[in-house]
Amino acid sequence: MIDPQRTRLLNNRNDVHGPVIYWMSRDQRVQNNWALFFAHRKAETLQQPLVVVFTLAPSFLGAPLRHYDFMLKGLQEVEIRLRELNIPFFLLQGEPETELPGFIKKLKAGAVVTDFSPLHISRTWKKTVGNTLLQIPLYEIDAHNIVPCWIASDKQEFAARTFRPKITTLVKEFLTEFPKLAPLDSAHENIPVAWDEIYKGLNADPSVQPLDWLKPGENAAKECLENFLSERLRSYSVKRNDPNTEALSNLSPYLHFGQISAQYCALRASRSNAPEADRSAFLEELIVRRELSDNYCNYNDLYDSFDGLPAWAKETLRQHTADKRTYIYTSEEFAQGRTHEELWNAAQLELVTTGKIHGYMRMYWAKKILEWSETPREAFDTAIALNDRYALDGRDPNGYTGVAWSIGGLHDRQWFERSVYGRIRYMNASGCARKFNVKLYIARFGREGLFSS
Ligand code: FAD
Ligand code: FO1
Repeated sequence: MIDPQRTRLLNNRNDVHGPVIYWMSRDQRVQNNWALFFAHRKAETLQQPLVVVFTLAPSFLGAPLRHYDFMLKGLQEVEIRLRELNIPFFLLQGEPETELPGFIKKLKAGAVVTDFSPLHISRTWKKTVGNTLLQIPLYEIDAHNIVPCWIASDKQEFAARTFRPKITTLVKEFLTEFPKLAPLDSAHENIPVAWDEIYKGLNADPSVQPLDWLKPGENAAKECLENFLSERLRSYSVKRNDPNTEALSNLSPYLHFGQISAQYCALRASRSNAPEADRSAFLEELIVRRELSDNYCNYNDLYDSFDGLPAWAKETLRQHTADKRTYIYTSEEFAQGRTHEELWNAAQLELVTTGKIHGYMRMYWAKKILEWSETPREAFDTAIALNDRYALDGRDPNGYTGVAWSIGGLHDRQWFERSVYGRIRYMNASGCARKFNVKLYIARFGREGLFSS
């Protein structure tokens, strides 16, 4: 059963006779997907066909080829898995506002179901599409969070410590097993997606190339999870801050594209036989920190802007804007990893070449952008732009929140006043050296290391 608190009706319409459409966007998977489950149930109850549609936007927040490639390969698997359930999959190229209304009309749909994302672009899409649906309902299901974002809290949370007690109580209610989806009887006409044509029609920037170390799709995501649970979870609490050890899950790209469900990961991790300290450290990141990011973006319209930062942080950074910076770099110099510091350059090159920076180094990376930019606002914009351009998990509430946390004190406390940072928490290379072997990290990802083999 789906908890009714997970669903919202975005317009005030009743179901009518006609096929049910699941407009898939953030949760690009067939298994363990509450939005698909809701649509499937509705189709069964109304005895109507179910159709899944994905609208492929020509330029989703400037995403380059790296991201489109990962996403499209995952969607090819979605099409195959849906076919096994007798559910046709359509891929429309263009903006949802222009493509969906005609599609819905042509199918004579009786109800439209979609998944939830707090990002502006998704909210605007839904508002515009919802306004065109004069006769049929548009349902939104939070299939991404374990606790639906609007249930977890009704306001922007101040910090993890204010959010944790709320979500921890609610997780007990929402961390349930997923029902299985049975194949449907009444299939709508099923026309295979012309993937070659879709690729030809892509307009994504090819200068950020696809990656081959992380295989996209639901199957690969599950393999990645199982591998983590059996090989690495037991060293997570001790080794997760060491970028030279493979202790992290690497699940963030899969979670970002919805190729795996966080709820499923949480269920699997909580049942693992890894020590309690490792399981709870991982669940803290996967549940509390991740869902706190959705909370920030959902309740703060300025989540991707310097203006959205806490008042104390903007004030302290303003007071220190005129402080002398020892080094100042342009966004292009940052992008190329050409600063004076090998450690920072190695982190940037890790990002460019692997599409990821180790979680610990991500914080350091962002803080140095603050220290070496002309203004804090410019630093904020540079960090968001680089993260979104190169990180395979970028363009995500976690990214906007991570940058706001590192550069703008979001969810953090005030520290001792110092130059440039003001009361924002400071980090330096000696701190990194106390935590891990900095030379080894530079040897792996620095210019010499990466380009010598
Ligand atoms: P694991 O440690 O294995 O964690 C498992 C999952 O928990 C992650 O996949 C993620 O969903 C969640 N998680 C872990 N750490 C955090 C965190 N600090 N905040 C919120 N959720 C977390 N995460 C992204 O998914 N996309 C981003 O674009 C992104 N940008 C960031 C930028 C900066 C400056 C900072 C400081 C953090 C950023 N993070 C981002 C958060 C975090 O660093 C990554 O989620 C993590 O490194 C992903 O690797 P993993 O899946 O191997 O992590
Ligand atoms: N969602 C869509 O519905 N259509 C797209 O064309 C699309 C492209 C895309 C490209 C890169 C990327 O990082 C995300 C993309 N997404 C797309 C959305 C994504 O799955 C999430 O909904 C948001 O990024 C929020 O997490």
